[in-house]
Amino acid sequence: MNFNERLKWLEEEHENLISRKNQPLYVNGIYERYKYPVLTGEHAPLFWRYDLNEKTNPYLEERFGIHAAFNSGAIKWGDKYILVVRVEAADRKSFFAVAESPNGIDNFRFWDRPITMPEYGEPATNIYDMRLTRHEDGWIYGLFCVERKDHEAESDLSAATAACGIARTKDLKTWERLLDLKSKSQQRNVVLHPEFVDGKDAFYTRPQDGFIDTGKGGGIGWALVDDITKAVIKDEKIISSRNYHTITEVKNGEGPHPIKTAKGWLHLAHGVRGCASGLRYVLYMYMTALEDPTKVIAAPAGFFIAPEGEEFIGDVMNVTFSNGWIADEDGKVFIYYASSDTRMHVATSSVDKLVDYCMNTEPDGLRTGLTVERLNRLIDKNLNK
Ligand code: M1P
Repeated sequence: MNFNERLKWLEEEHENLISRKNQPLYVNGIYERYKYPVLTGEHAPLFWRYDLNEKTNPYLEERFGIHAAFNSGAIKWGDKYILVVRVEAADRKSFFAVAESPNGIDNFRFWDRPITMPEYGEPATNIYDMRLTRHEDGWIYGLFCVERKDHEAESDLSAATAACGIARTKDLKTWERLLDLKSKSQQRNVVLHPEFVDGKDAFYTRPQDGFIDTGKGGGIGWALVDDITKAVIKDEKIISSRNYHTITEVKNGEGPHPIKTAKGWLHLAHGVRGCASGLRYVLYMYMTALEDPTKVIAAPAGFFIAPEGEEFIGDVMNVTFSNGWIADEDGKVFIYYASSDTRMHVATSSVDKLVDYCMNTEPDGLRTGLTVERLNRLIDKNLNK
């Protein structure tokens, strides 16, 4: 193929991928999964990846590798479904970029340029996993993990620190960077609640002893902050704890900010457990009271979404992770989740179905005997009708 033939072929393949119609797969009555991922590294525009000038790139070689597109924040923007995507380049660095779709399930297209996130303090080695919150104060906030080298452990090349970066915007293009969240521990998976609570900004936190290890950090925390422009965490209360022999044994973390419903706040989170093949990341749900977002009122047992089929495979195997969902005005919910730190998927449901799932799925009894009792209650109900 000469330059022009190859360019035409690349353009056609790219357009076919982006405009491919997605197909729902009806599964468990709670949500529909979809046949195709909604976004991959290959969705990145060709003009991000190739020098398109024949004189300077006669073989039309890729000049900038986009390796993956995953862990995306999500927000409705007019009538568009927007993802603020963690794009990972071939050099392992992540950055944020916006992709939009007219229907939320396919045809996601990246905006022309990635987000240029202003730095705060020591420039970050990596940034990732933005949670978007359209806050009642009028700003759209993006909270994300900021990774820097741990200078206290210079002899360990992989030693790093995790902190919560905070930025805000009105147009998703220009971002004002605020001070990183100050906390006694390292933090990842920090999320801003959309409403003031007792006149303060409310944060879901995930205290952790080290960069990877949550150690004494007991689970998903909650903290009120006086001033988001210089946010400091003083008191942290654990609201969704880790437990022995559950899906959250090793760690957990809040997903996107909870959805407000008539029955309470609907939460999506991830839980991590260890097994012979490494860490397994699954998604779970819980609900908290409207009048007290820290009071758990429903906690269905086990996972809500776990990797299936090709989702198992990727850069970090056996991972489902979500930091974005969109609830439409008609009650339809688009749950955006990534598989194996590689690509983005969507599952669709509704507020009513998700509330029903949370309220009518019994909690984990934490031992096998109680799991069998729970199963027998359902069997009795069905066989004695
Ligand atoms: O590799 C799986 C996930 O690991 C981290 O999540 P957590 O802090 O809960 O362990 C994050 O790096 C996340 O981006 C990644 O998907």
